[in-house]
Parts: sequence; C-alpha cells; structure tokens
Amino acid sequence: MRILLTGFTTFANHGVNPSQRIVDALEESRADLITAVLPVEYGGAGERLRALMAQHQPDAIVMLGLAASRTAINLERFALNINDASLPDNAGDHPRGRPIVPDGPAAYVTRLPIDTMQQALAARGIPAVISNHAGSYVCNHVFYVARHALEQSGSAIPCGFIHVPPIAEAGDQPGLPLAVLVEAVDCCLAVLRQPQHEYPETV
Ligand code: PCA
Repeated sequence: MRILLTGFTTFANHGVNPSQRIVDALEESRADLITAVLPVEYGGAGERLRALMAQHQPDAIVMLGLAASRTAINLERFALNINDASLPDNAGDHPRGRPIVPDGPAAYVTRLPIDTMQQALAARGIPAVISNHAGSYVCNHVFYVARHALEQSGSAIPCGFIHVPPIAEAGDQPGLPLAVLVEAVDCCLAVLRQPQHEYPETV
C-alpha cells in the first residue's frame, strides 16, 4: 500500500510545525511512504496536493497539521467547503466565508478508519479524540481538496486529516513529546495497512 503522508511548514507565530517534524521522522521508515511538506497557503497547498495525487496515484492519503490549542491527537471527521479564518495564509491570502469549491458539497466525511485509529492509539496510552471538523483554515482546505478530487475521480481510497498538538518540549503550551507524536502517526498508518483496517495486534 503506497501512502501519501503530508505535513505543513511553519505559520503564524509557531516556530516549528510538528507535522513537518513527524513527516521528516517517518519519511525513511517505510518504502511505501510518499512524503511531502505543503506550504501554508490555500492555493499553493491545494495545487501541490493535487499534483502529488496525480503523480503518485497513492493507495491512501493521510494529511497532518498543527492544531496549536489542542492537547490530544485529533482524528478529523469532516472537511467543510469553506475558507474562513482570522489569520491570513503565508501568501497573504485572507478569505472570509469563501467556498473552496463553489457548488461543491457542504462537507465530505473522512475516509480514514478513525474509530479504529482512536482505539489503537488509546491502547498505546496516546491521548486521541475524534474531532468533528478540521477548522476552516488551510488544513481543512487541503482535506476538502483531496476528498473532492477523489470524489470527482470515483476513487474510494482511504483519505483524511489528523491534527496534532504542539511538541511539548518546544514551547510553553501543553502538547505531546515529538516521539509520541511520531509514534501516534506511525500507529495510524499501521491501522491503514491492516486488511479491512482491523485492529492491529502489533504495530
Ligand atoms: N495547521 C493549520 C494550517 C497548517 C497547520 O499545520 C490549520 O490547522 O489549518
């Protein structure tokens, strides 16, 4: 199974984006991983993601991003058809209430086995919750763009978004150590590699 795993560069006042560090840590770990770090730009990230999908034709897509205010792994359930954030992106684009795909569906549901992933994470003692949506900034944007592209092409491959908290060592905010974040994502990828996404005995 060839899995496309993406993270993001830094943005706003976040010195480090844990999603980039996780991707860097895992990129050499398995031959089945295709990794990329996306710019925190609505247009640029969507374009890059579509190009990666077209080039590699992955069997699964897992996108990662930082959710600075969260303290657990957040398995995202829905991507919303809206770009709307108080913060501009890294290219200065600052949409408010702008649909991602005019006339597209209001939301797409994840195609990741998030319940099984949550159980697998809990079994390892890693705090993980299901979050109903990925916000309305660039993370939600790429989640929607990927799901829309798959829907348009009639593909039903696993595809979804996981938000991670900050790296605990990196600042004064609560978070999780980088090693735990890496283990969490590795654990989610192991779930995907199981036939029918059964609960993995060993990951
Ligand atoms: N988090 C932001 C964008 C990039 C990232 O890592 C978000 O939650 O939209």
